[in-house]
Amino acid sequence: MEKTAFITGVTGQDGTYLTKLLLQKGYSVHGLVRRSSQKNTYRLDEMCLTLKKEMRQRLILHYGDITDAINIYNLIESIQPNEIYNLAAQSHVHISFDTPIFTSDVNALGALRILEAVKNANLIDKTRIYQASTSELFGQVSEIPQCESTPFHPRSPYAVAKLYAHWIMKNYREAYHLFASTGILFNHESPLRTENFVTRKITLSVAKILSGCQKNLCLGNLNAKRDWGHAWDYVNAMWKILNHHQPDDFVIATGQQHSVREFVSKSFACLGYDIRWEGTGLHEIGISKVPVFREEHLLFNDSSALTDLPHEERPVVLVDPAFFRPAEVNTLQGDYSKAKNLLGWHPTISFDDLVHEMTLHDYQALTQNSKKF
Ligand code: NAP
Ligand code: G4F
Repeated sequence: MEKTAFITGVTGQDGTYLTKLLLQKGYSVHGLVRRSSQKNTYRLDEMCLTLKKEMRQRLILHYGDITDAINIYNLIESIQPNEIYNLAAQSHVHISFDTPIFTSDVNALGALRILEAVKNANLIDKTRIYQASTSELFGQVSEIPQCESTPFHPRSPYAVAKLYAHWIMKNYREAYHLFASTGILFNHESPLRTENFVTRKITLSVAKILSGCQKNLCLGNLNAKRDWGHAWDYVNAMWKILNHHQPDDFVIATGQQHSVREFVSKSFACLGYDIRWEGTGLHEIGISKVPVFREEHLLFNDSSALTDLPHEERPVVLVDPAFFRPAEVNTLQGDYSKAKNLLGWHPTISFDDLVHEMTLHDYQALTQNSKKF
């Protein structure tokens, strides 16, 4: 029988990939979309263009907001979903320091609103819930790598709110026998990543610098290390977690970590450019021999002609203290053994392939667009 899923955060990076996965698996997918003054479904719209009409017809969008308990109850009660994926969040760690109360309302109480709706709509025996937990829970890490039993030490309003959501899921599992699972997902990226997360900021900036649209890239902590995977692999893990025979908590990661500095070097290297790092701290710079553009190159940008342009060596990466956080998570590296053993999950897309895909996507989008004018 066809299953029905309800996704909050359907317009985000993960929501879009998860929608595609569930439609491919034959689900009817209901998604929660916030009202906004500008279109916020562009990722979903583009993804849907790649699907057959029959699949697109199984996607139904509803206006709503995770902060509106009545709206959430009414939707869940009428949809009667087999599976709920609670992905809605104010997901930017740095911005959570500026908006701690809003972030807590969405990220912490949002999860509780879902649980209460399922309980009060008498759906405990029917509906399984997936909660988007995060490696940010480990924060100031007490062991390397981090696994399900590693103690939590959140370092931001975002992570503290996510810790509440994580524990309220476990609490409702124990108290009401709700099928409520969590995925403690490490950073995962893709060409659909929002532009103010560091990976996408880097790949977009590299593309712009190498097509003459931007002078340099300003970043914060270049030493931060993350365990970066691909979002497509990670939404597959979400589905496996919810289709396991019992509710549980799983770390989803690649087991490898890289610094922000390495990500920058790798992204430039994807387009054939080396970076030389000089200086330390706020005075560190990344230098490269990059093309010098004149107006005619900008108008008729041709990626294949990059090497024919005159080149100059100059700083292309700078450090800007505005991008440092009040409290930083310096290092994250996950141990996904439990997911591998119990779910048969493992990452399939390497770090190199991830950086390559994101960089080429942004470079090609930019150079193809500029050719049109
Ligand atoms: P994202 O791209 O920022 O998407 C967040 C989604 O939440 C968007 O659809 C957003 O809607 C929606 N949203 C925000 N506030 C809402 C509200 N008040 N009511 C309803 N919807 C709301 O995030 P993502 O990278 O896909 O991540 C998905 C989830 O996994 C998030 O909960 C995130 O915290 C968590 N997570 C992500 C990672 C990662 O590395 N990506 C790792 C661990 C955990 P708009 O489009 O209207 O803004
Ligand atoms: O890309 P980021 O903003 O991701 P962050 O903070 O690790 O959070 C992401 O992953 C979490 C999972 O661990 C999710 F829960 C969360 O929702 C989100 O998806 O920053 C990564 C690192 C940080 O250490 C940051 O300080 O990059 C460093 N960084 C250096 N310069 C920068 C910048 N981050 C951003 N966003 N912008 C910079 O210019």
